[in-house]
Amino acid sequence: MGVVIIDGSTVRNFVNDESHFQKSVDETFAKLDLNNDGVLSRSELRRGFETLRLMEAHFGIDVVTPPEQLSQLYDAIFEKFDCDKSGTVDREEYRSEIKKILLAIADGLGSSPIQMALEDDSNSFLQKAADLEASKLQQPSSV
Ligand SMILES: [Ca+2]
Repeated sequence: MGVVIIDGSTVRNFVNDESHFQKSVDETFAKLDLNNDGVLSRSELRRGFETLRLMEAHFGIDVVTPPEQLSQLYDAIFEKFDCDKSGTVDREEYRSEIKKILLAIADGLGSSPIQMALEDDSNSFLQKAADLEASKLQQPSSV
């Protein structure tokens, strides 16, 4: 468990750092694509959401949510990701939807920093965002 302090700009900078963001998203996509067919199925995406911790951050879901309600929610999320209704989520769909979600989180956070307890998990986008900011802060800024 690590505690990170993030605000809207932390998340926004991460999303706007094109190459870094794409690399991070592609990494998680590859991990979620369990059968390596290049697309995410309904169950692969659900598993992903459970490990990416986006639910807690964005949807405010907690552990007491009844399973059937949770399933409906995951279905709704899948429909959102599957823009072309092909029944699977491809890399482009995944990337653009993650981007929207993270920007929505950024808007929600605004400019007041909050402390978030994240499990030490390289899959977490918010962790990645915090890491990126930390790595930038460590670089001495030249005048
Ligand atoms: Ca797959």
